[in-house]
Amino acid sequence: MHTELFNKLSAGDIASLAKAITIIESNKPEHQKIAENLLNEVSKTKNQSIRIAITGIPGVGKSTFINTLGTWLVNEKKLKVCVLAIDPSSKKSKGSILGDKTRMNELSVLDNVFIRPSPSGGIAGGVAAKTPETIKLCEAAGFQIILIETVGTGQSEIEADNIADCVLLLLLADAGDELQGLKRGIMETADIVVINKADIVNKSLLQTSENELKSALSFLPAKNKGWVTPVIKHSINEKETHKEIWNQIVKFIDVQKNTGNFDVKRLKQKKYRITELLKYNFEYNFLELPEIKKEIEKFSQSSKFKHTEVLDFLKKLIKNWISKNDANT
Ligand SMILES: Nc1nc2c(ncn2[C@@H]2O[C@H](COP(=O)(O)OP(=O)(O)OP(=O)(O)O)[C@@H](O)[C@H]2O)c(=O)[nH]1
Ligand SMILES: [Mg+2]
Repeated sequence: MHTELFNKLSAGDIASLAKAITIIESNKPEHQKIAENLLNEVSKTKNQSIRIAITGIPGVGKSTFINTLGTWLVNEKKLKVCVLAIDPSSKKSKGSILGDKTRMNELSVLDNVFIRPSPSGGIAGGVAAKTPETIKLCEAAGFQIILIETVGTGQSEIEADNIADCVLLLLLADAGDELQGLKRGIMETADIVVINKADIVNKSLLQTSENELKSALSFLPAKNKGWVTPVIKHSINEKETHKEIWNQIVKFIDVQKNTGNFDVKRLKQKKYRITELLKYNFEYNFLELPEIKKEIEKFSQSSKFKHTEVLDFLKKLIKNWISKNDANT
């Protein structure tokens, strides 16, 4: 089953790609083996893409921006573009997920485009959110640009930085720092800052906002070697501004590659993902084993609950489990 699916998606078949993502997102036991085999196959392929996260508060214009930039990338740059939505904090309502799709009307009808909204009902974050694996499947299907829409709520920027090569933060000139979470350090994770909907504020407010943002950025420790986070004004009514942003993205990726930071970041992301998977497996596989649950029950009854005892108990638990499993093999 997984070989046929893998062959079809590698050939660029969109229906197979969608099916493969559904399988890896599924918690059904019958899907889990197929998902593992599929991801093993995918990990052998060498497909590279540029992963760009677009973040910002609800309604800032992320989907609209993705629609404009994506359409231009497909039509003018002849690139295959994939759009994914992540929502680690499950802040997004069903209505706004539908809103995302309707804001991408122009893009969604093009060939060489794949749009995948967040799983409905929200996702719990961590491993339940299979975005890194979904990205791998999209790359295997030949997508060169992965645009990831994520609601900016504080936590998700950090999530975005753990997934993307470039984080684009969309802000509004007149929304206030508190609302946009600037005080909580959202700007620290941005590689490019965009003042969006530049058409709805007057020129002087726009200029003040740009100056303030530049000044705020200058006080932050540099996130990337050799890169000063630019602040760019953008509006859907000014047709050319997305091109300027694209040029900055390309420039940023070049700098990242030249300084070696690109590979360092990908490696860091891999380590982060492995750690997440380890935590997940420890919690939901190891700690849920009937024999382990029994040991925890026993320990809870006998222990005086000294915190130092817990680590010793854990060491013993793992050691005993290994020797029991070694004896069984
Ligand atoms: N005036 C103006 N309106 C814009 C611009 N970009 C987006 N909008 C409008 O802003 C509203 C929200 O846009 P979306 O693209 O759905 O915003 P979003 O950030 O994806 O929202 P969520 O997915 O709910 O977080 C829509 O009504 C858009 O038409 C712009 O550059 N100028
Ligand atoms: Mg949206």
